[in-house]
Amino acid sequence: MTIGTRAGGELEFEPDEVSVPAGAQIAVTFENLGSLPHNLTFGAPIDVATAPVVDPGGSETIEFDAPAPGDYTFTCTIHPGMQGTLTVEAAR
Ligand SMILES: [Cu+2]
Repeated sequence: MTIGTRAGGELEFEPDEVSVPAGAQIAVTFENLGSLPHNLTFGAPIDVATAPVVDPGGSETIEFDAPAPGDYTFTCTIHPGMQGTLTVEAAR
């Protein structure tokens, strides 16, 4: 899965809502398409993040196992309010 940022100076992830199945091994490639440095950080219980600063034009892949079903926020720690939601869907 790829999560980028909006081009330009806007402080938004694109997409800012993604979903994955429970139990999946997740690889997220973060692509900074904007003109400012950003990062992609998952707090507990995922606790996985890119480098604190991913420069414009840079990308980085992070991997983790999907946690229990629910919604998990990811953020850019450089820009308060820049966030998105990872939804882990229950198996059917
Ligand atoms: Cu940012």
